[in-house]
Amino acid sequence: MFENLTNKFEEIFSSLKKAPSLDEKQVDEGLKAIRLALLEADVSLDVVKEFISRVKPKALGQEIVRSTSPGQMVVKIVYDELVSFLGDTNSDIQLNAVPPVPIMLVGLQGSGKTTTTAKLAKFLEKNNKKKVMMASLDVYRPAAQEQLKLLGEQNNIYTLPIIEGQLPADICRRALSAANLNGSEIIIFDTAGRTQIDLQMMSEIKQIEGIINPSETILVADSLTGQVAANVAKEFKNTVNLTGIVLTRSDGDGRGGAALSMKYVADVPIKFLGVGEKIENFEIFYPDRIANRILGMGDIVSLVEKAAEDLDQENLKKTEEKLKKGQFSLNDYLSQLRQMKKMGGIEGIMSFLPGVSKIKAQMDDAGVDEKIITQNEAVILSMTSKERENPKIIDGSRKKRIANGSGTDIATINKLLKQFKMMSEMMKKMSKGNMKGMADKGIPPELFNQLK
Ligand SMILES: Nc1nc2c(ncn2[C@@H]2O[C@H](COP(=O)(O)OP(=O)(O)OP(=O)(O)O)[C@@H](O)[C@H]2O)c(=O)[nH]1
Ligand SMILES: [Mg+2]
Repeated sequence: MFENLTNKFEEIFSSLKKAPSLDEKQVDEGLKAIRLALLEADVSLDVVKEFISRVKPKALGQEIVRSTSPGQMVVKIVYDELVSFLGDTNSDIQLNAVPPVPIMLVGLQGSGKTTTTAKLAKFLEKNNKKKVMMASLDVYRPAAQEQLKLLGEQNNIYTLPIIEGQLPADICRRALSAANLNGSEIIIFDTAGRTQIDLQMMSEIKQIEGIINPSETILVADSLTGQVAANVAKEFKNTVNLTGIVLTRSDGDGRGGAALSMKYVADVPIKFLGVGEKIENFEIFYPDRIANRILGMGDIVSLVEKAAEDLDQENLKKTEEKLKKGQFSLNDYLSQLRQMKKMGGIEGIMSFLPGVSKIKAQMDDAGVDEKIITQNEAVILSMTSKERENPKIIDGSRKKRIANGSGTDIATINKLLKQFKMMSEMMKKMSKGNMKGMADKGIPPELFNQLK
């Protein structure tokens, strides 16, 4: 499934990923290629439009431009949107009802309902350890009921005995009482194939729904029909309370348009994929895994983490540049404090740096903790931008104003200014290559004493 799309995406991303930076034109071209790839995959036009409109602003956002690996960030954005279009989380079969729990399968002729009835029965017996009964309500196609009976015999699943000439409504009632008698916990009803324009057949499933009150009504749809499958789901939804989709023949579908269109067009979750004719060719539908497959990626989690790391490093690099030029201001200090907070406070940030256990121990002893970060943040926010750029101008009356604004006192302001001065000095030393010495020996006492 999705082979074509995967190949296209691989092509598009391989050039994006390599680019050291991305401008608007490159992102635009990438998006155009993605748009085309989705349309060729038979994804509905509405879905394609919506998809691109969600990805575009994010892909052109500030974070991407500043990132050291913009291509990977774009991949991540596309991945997130794919997951969202595929349905976010996988949806279990709802079995939380008084047994026998009725499940009804509906769909167009030849979509794979009977095969799926047996697959689902086997799946629930094996994975949910439930006793399942199958019942065919297809009294129209010759030998349809026998087909299900045969599948039951071959796979050791109980099938409601056939009574020639009985109508669907009566078969339903007989199945319910038989399940009560033989202790079946789930009944899966296989229905006759019908089209949404066949009003008589559509009103029949409505009647069946009324009799059995299904816990799940699942549309079995052929993924080879692409976006049509999603439109069919939308139509069936108008008649019955559709709760999920099984996409069959996804083994032969190289495009994946049905899967990508379904959630947006019909707003029904895909629960399983049929991936072959055999009973075991049946898979739970996991949107995130499918998105991984589409993008031809391995471990997305590590990729995401890497991207986040890159962002922080970008920030650190900028600070370092400023330090070297002696331009470190209270604004930079503020952004450092915020970054520290984001990364889990001093504890967090220290654990990222190699060889700083000594400094960390000193900090712990001095009680430098999260509370101070928050307090310092409040103090800096109470300063004017001039004061932040040039702390030297902060005189007595300014200190008073800042203390009032941040709900602290003048002693706190003094302490912060001292810390800031010390920090700038310390960082200057570090950037001059004294990092190693400091990591081994700790912060020199003359500096450290000022910290307290
Ligand atoms: N390759 C493949 N074939 C499938 C899959 N699911 C069903 N089929 C095949 O599709 C054909 C039709 O399947 P059925 O289960 O009889 O379809 P149906 O919806 O019950 O058909 P009607 O009752 O006539 O409406 C059979 O040959 C199945 O083996 C699948 O996931 N992959
Ligand atoms: Mg059938």
